[in-house]
Amino acid sequence: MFKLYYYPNNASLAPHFLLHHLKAEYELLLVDKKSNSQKSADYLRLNPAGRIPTLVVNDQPIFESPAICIHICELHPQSDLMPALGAPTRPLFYQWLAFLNNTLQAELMVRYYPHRHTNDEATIPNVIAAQDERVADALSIINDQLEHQEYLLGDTLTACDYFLFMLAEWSLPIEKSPLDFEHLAAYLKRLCLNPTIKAVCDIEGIDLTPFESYS
Ligand SMILES: N[C@@H](CCC(=O)N[C@@H](CS)C(=O)NCC(=O)O)C(=O)O
Repeated sequence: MFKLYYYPNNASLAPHFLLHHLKAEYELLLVDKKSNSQKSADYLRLNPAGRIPTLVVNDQPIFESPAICIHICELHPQSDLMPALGAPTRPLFYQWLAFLNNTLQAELMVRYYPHRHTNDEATIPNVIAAQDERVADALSIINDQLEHQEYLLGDTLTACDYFLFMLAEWSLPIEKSPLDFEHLAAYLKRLCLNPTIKAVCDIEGIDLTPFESYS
Protein backbone atom coordinates (compact mmCIF):
# COMPACT_ATOMS: atom_id res chain seq x y z
CA MET A 1 0.00 0.00 0.00
CA PHE A 2 1.39 3.37 -1.06
CA LYS A 3 0.53 6.64 0.68
CA LEU A 4 0.97 9.71 -1.48
CA TYR A 5 0.98 13.09 0.24
CA TYR A 6 -0.28 15.39 -2.47
CA TYR A 7 -1.86 18.68 -3.41
CA PRO A 8 -3.79 19.01 -6.70
CA ASN A 9 -1.60 19.86 -9.69
CA ASN A 10 1.57 19.96 -7.58
CA ALA A 11 4.73 17.85 -8.04
CA SER A 12 2.69 14.93 -6.67
CA LEU A 13 0.86 14.73 -10.02
CA ALA A 14 3.53 12.64 -11.79
CA PRO A 15 3.69 9.98 -9.02
CA HIS A 16 -0.12 10.01 -8.92
CA PHE A 17 -0.21 9.23 -12.67
CA LEU A 18 2.19 6.30 -12.15
CA LEU A 19 0.25 4.80 -9.23
CA HIS A 20 -2.97 5.03 -11.19
CA HIS A 21 -1.42 3.63 -14.39
CA LEU A 22 -0.02 0.65 -12.47
CA LYS A 23 -3.36 0.07 -10.73
CA ALA A 24 -1.40 0.13 -7.48
CA GLU A 25 -3.19 0.16 -4.17
CA TYR A 26 -2.69 3.70 -2.92
CA GLU A 27 -4.10 6.27 -0.58
CA LEU A 28 -4.06 9.99 -1.34
CA LEU A 29 -3.42 12.28 1.65
CA LEU A 30 -4.06 15.95 1.03
CA VAL A 31 -1.38 18.34 2.32
CA ASP A 32 -3.28 21.57 2.76
CA LYS A 33 -0.91 24.00 1.07
CA LYS A 34 -3.40 26.84 1.59
CA SER A 35 -2.68 26.62 5.32
CA ASN A 36 1.04 25.87 4.74
CA SER A 37 0.67 22.32 6.11
CA GLN A 38 3.80 21.28 4.19
CA LYS A 39 5.72 23.21 6.89
CA SER A 40 3.90 21.61 9.85
CA ALA A 41 5.97 19.65 12.37
CA ASP A 42 4.20 16.39 11.49
CA TYR A 43 4.84 16.76 7.76
CA LEU A 44 8.46 17.91 8.27
CA ARG A 45 9.12 14.65 10.09
CA LEU A 46 8.29 12.85 6.82
CA ASN A 47 9.83 15.41 4.49
CA PRO A 48 12.33 17.83 6.05
CA ALA A 49 12.32 19.89 2.84
CA GLY A 50 8.69 20.84 3.56
CA ARG A 51 7.66 20.26 -0.04
CA ILE A 52 5.00 18.24 -1.81
CA PRO A 53 5.04 15.29 -2.59
CA THR A 54 6.07 12.63 -0.13
CA LEU A 55 5.50 8.94 -0.74
CA VAL A 56 5.34 6.45 2.13
CA VAL A 57 5.95 2.80 1.24
CA ASN A 58 6.33 0.17 3.94
CA ASP A 59 6.58 2.94 6.55
CA GLN A 60 9.50 4.53 4.67
CA PRO A 61 8.94 8.14 3.57
CA ILE A 62 10.64 9.32 0.38
CA PHE A 63 10.68 12.82 -1.04
CA GLU A 64 11.69 14.36 -4.43
CA SER A 65 9.24 13.55 -7.21
CA PRO A 66 11.74 11.96 -9.67
CA ALA A 67 13.10 9.67 -6.93
CA ILE A 68 9.53 8.73 -6.04
CA CYS A 69 8.77 7.98 -9.71
CA ILE A 70 11.88 5.78 -10.10
CA HIS A 71 11.07 3.94 -6.89
CA ILE A 72 7.48 3.25 -7.99
CA CYS A 73 8.79 1.97 -11.35
CA GLU A 74 11.37 -0.26 -9.68
CA LEU A 75 8.69 -1.81 -7.52
CA HIS A 76 6.82 -2.70 -10.75
CA PRO A 77 9.59 -4.19 -12.90
CA GLN A 78 7.06 -5.91 -15.16
CA SER A 79 5.71 -2.56 -16.37
CA ASP A 80 7.07 -0.58 -19.33
CA LEU A 81 7.11 2.69 -17.42
CA MET A 82 10.91 2.48 -17.08
CA PRO A 83 13.06 0.61 -19.66
CA ALA A 84 14.76 -2.52 -18.33
CA LEU A 85 18.34 -2.30 -17.05
CA GLY A 86 20.62 -2.86 -20.07
CA ALA A 87 18.05 -1.63 -22.60
CA PRO A 88 19.46 1.14 -24.84
CA THR A 89 16.68 3.48 -23.72
CA ARG A 90 17.47 3.05 -20.00
CA PRO A 91 20.15 5.79 -19.94
CA LEU A 92 17.81 8.00 -21.98
CA PHE A 93 15.19 7.50 -19.29
CA TYR A 94 17.63 8.92 -16.70
CA GLN A 95 18.64 11.68 -19.08
CA TRP A 96 15.11 12.92 -19.76
CA LEU A 97 13.86 12.53 -16.20
CA ALA A 98 16.87 14.51 -14.98
CA PHE A 99 16.38 17.14 -17.68
CA LEU A 100 12.71 17.49 -16.80
CA ASN A 101 13.38 17.76 -13.07
CA ASN A 102 16.73 19.59 -12.97
CA THR A 103 16.14 21.97 -15.84
CA LEU A 104 12.49 22.50 -16.79
CA GLN A 105 11.01 21.98 -13.30
CA ALA A 106 13.80 23.99 -11.65
CA GLU A 107 13.22 26.91 -14.04
CA LEU A 108 9.47 26.71 -13.42
CA MET A 109 10.02 26.81 -9.66
CA VAL A 110 11.95 30.09 -9.99
CA ARG A 111 9.21 31.38 -12.35
CA TYR A 112 6.45 30.65 -9.82
CA TYR A 113 8.34 31.57 -6.63
CA PRO A 114 10.25 34.65 -7.97
CA HIS A 115 10.29 36.40 -4.58
CA ARG A 116 12.64 33.64 -3.33
CA HIS A 117 15.18 34.60 -5.99
CA THR A 118 15.60 38.30 -5.41
CA ASN A 119 15.91 40.52 -2.35
CA ASP A 120 14.50 43.49 -4.25
CA GLU A 121 10.76 43.26 -4.87
CA ALA A 122 10.99 45.73 -7.73
CA THR A 123 12.96 43.19 -9.76
CA ILE A 124 10.36 40.41 -9.52
CA PRO A 125 8.94 41.17 -13.01
CA ASN A 126 12.48 40.85 -14.39
CA VAL A 127 12.94 37.45 -12.73
CA ILE A 128 9.64 36.31 -14.26
CA ALA A 129 10.54 37.60 -17.73
CA ALA A 130 13.96 35.92 -17.62
CA GLN A 131 12.41 32.65 -16.49
CA ASP A 132 9.81 32.73 -19.26
CA GLU A 133 12.69 32.67 -21.73
CA ARG A 134 14.52 29.89 -19.93
CA VAL A 135 11.36 27.74 -19.78
CA ALA A 136 10.82 28.34 -23.51
CA ASP A 137 14.41 27.19 -24.20
CA ALA A 138 13.78 23.91 -22.35
CA LEU A 139 10.41 23.38 -24.08
CA SER A 140 12.09 23.91 -27.44
CA ILE A 141 14.57 21.08 -26.77
CA ILE A 142 11.69 18.79 -25.86
CA ASN A 143 9.72 19.87 -28.94
CA ASP A 144 12.66 18.88 -31.19
CA GLN A 145 12.83 15.49 -29.49
CA LEU A 146 9.15 14.87 -30.27
CA GLU A 147 9.35 15.76 -33.96
CA HIS A 148 9.73 12.16 -35.16
CA GLN A 149 8.51 10.04 -32.26
CA GLU A 150 5.36 9.41 -30.33
CA TYR A 151 6.80 9.55 -26.82
CA LEU A 152 9.86 11.10 -25.21
CA LEU A 153 11.86 7.85 -25.36
CA GLY A 154 10.51 6.54 -28.68
CA ASP A 155 7.42 4.45 -29.27
CA THR A 156 6.71 3.41 -25.65
CA LEU A 157 5.02 5.54 -23.01
CA THR A 158 7.22 5.83 -19.90
CA ALA A 159 7.20 7.67 -16.58
CA CYS A 160 9.05 10.51 -18.38
CA ASP A 161 5.91 11.24 -20.40
CA TYR A 162 3.77 11.49 -17.29
CA PHE A 163 6.38 13.77 -15.71
CA LEU A 164 6.44 15.94 -18.83
CA PHE A 165 2.65 16.18 -18.91
CA MET A 166 2.71 17.53 -15.35
CA LEU A 167 5.30 20.19 -16.22
CA ALA A 168 3.50 21.09 -19.46
CA GLU A 169 0.33 21.72 -17.47
CA TRP A 170 2.28 24.05 -15.16
CA SER A 171 3.78 25.83 -18.18
CA LEU A 172 0.45 26.81 -19.78
CA PRO A 173 0.45 30.38 -18.37
CA ILE A 174 4.06 31.02 -19.48
CA GLU A 175 4.52 33.60 -22.22
CA LYS A 176 5.54 30.91 -24.74
CA SER A 177 3.34 28.02 -23.67
CA PRO A 178 3.81 24.34 -24.61
CA LEU A 179 0.95 24.84 -27.10
CA ASP A 180 3.15 27.26 -29.06
CA PHE A 181 5.44 24.34 -29.95
CA GLU A 182 4.00 22.26 -32.80
CA HIS A 183 5.28 18.77 -31.94
CA LEU A 184 4.93 19.20 -28.21
CA ALA A 185 1.36 20.49 -28.56
CA ALA A 186 0.35 17.55 -30.79
CA TYR A 187 1.94 15.13 -28.30
CA LEU A 188 0.08 16.70 -25.35
CA LYS A 189 -3.19 16.47 -27.25
CA ARG A 190 -2.50 12.75 -27.88
CA LEU A 191 -1.69 12.23 -24.20
CA CYS A 192 -5.10 13.64 -23.24
CA LEU A 193 -6.58 10.43 -24.69
CA ASN A 194 -4.60 8.39 -22.18
CA PRO A 195 -7.10 6.94 -19.66
CA THR A 196 -4.78 7.55 -16.69
CA ILE A 197 -4.27 11.20 -17.58
CA LYS A 198 -8.03 11.63 -18.00
CA ALA A 199 -8.85 9.90 -14.70
CA VAL A 200 -6.17 11.52 -12.54
CA CYS A 201 -6.84 15.00 -13.93
CA ASP A 202 -10.49 14.44 -13.16
CA ILE A 203 -9.63 13.42 -9.57
CA GLU A 204 -7.34 16.46 -9.14
CA GLY A 205 -9.71 18.90 -10.88
CA ILE A 206 -7.30 19.70 -13.74
CA ASP A 207 -8.90 21.06 -16.90
CA LEU A 208 -7.62 19.30 -20.05
CA THR A 209 -9.47 21.47 -22.55
CA PRO A 210 -6.51 23.76 -23.37
CA PHE A 211 -4.58 20.68 -24.61
CA GLU A 212 -7.58 18.97 -26.21
CA SER A 213 -8.64 22.01 -28.19
CA TYR A 214 -5.21 22.51 -29.82
CA SER A 215 -5.49 22.31 -33.61
N1 LIG B 1 12.18 19.03 -6.17
C1 LIG B 1 10.95 18.80 -5.45
C2 LIG B 1 10.15 20.10 -5.49
C3 LIG B 1 8.84 19.95 -4.79
C4 LIG B 1 8.14 21.30 -4.68
O1 LIG B 1 8.76 22.37 -4.70
N2 LIG B 1 6.83 21.22 -4.51
C5 LIG B 1 6.05 22.43 -4.39
C6 LIG B 1 4.68 22.20 -4.99
S1 LIG B 1 4.75 21.86 -6.70
C7 LIG B 1 5.89 22.78 -2.94
O2 LIG B 1 5.84 21.92 -2.09
N3 LIG B 1 5.80 24.08 -2.67
C8 LIG B 1 5.53 24.57 -1.36
C9 LIG B 1 6.70 25.23 -0.73
O3 LIG B 1 7.75 25.38 -1.37
O4 LIG B 1 6.56 25.66 0.43
C10 LIG B 1 10.18 17.65 -6.10
O5 LIG B 1 10.21 17.54 -7.33
O6 LIG B 1 9.58 16.86 -5.36
